[in-house]
Amino acid sequence: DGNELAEIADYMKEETTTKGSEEFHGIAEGKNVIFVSLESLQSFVIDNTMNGEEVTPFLNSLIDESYYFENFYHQTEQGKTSDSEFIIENSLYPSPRGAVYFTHAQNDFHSLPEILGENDYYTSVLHPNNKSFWNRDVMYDNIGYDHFYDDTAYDVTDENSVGWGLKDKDFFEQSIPYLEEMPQPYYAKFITLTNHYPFDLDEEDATIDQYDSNSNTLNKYFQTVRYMDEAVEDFFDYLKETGIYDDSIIILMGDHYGISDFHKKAMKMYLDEDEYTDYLHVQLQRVPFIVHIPGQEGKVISKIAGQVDVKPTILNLLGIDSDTDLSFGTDLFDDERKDYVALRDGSFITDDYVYTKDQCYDRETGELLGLINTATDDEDEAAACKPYIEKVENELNYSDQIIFGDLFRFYDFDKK
Ligand code: GP9
Ligand code: MN
Repeated sequence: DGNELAEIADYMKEETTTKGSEEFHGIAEGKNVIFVSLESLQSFVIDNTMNGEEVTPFLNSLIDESYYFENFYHQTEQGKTSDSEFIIENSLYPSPRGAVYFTHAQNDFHSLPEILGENDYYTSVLHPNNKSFWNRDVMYDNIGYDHFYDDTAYDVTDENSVGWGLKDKDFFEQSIPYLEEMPQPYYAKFITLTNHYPFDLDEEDATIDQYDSNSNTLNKYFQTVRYMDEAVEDFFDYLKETGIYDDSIIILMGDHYGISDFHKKAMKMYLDEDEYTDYLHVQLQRVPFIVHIPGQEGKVISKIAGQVDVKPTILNLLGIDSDTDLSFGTDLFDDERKDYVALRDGSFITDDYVYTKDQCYDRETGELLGLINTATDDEDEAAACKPYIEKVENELNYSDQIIFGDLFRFYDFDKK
């Protein structure tokens, strides 16, 4: 029954679902939304160099004229790209195991494409892979996308493919005609592919050197990141040439990490760190989140943020009330925001602290303040993290209950 839902819905209404910033409410009303999910892009390459060369020159320049959230964390688990999609579409947490896209694709959700559809948006996904990968065709249909431009919508040949499929530059180029014919206003989600493990690239597409470390993976990563950066630059050129740019806002986000903990030694070397601590691991879960609104200068925003915040942020920018929704995230342009970001494994980040694996760290300095659940002298210091531990567990648990129990089928989102 819906009894568990009543408690959870009350919690979400009280604690995590907000009205959003008044200043930003509706500033992109009626505009197209072009959302670009950037495969495996982590924040550590942004504004950084490798062998003296900028890794992401285009994104760096784009950030100068965008809102850039430098402390934005991915919250994905085993469902990888599909988890990141699930989180931004629903402002719920992904499953602790497996992928919601597979395990609960038939649930009742109150997803972004459905809400946008009700507000006269045409919604689609563009991604040149088999439609059933991650069970996307089933999930997309359920949550209300009007169309999925899958691999069959693209001319994919040996020449224009590498690694997982169509190269990003060809992907964007071939997508432009689709954008031109789309009914406006539209929400179009692009998912890139080339910067995916094992980061293969044709020699002629490599414009910077490989890194030199014991990790072949990290060494190649810089080249595919740079390739993706160039592909996004081309995409912006197309958008400007066709005039689409002027009627759109463009949002770019890294989906999840690309370099796992297997590459500690090489990462330590690249980042010039003495030790690869659990603190560093958490900080490396930051992915870029960029909101580009043509004509606005933007700025770098340092407050902590996460993928659950994307849905309410988009709704508020478009002038769609987000307080009739049930979300675990809050509008990123609102000053009245939740003061923590929960990762799926129970780790979390607050303004002051980073908590992971029973350790409470100072967020700014990375200093280990103390251990939880251990009778040590520094327990008092670590106590600062304590109140959040239960909060975060509770919230993740609520999200799981919604998904595992398909609880939204009992909720009337239309009631005023
Ligand atoms: C596949 C692409 C990559 O279509 O989105 O998925 P991932 O392995 O990153 O979850
Ligand atoms: Mn991915």
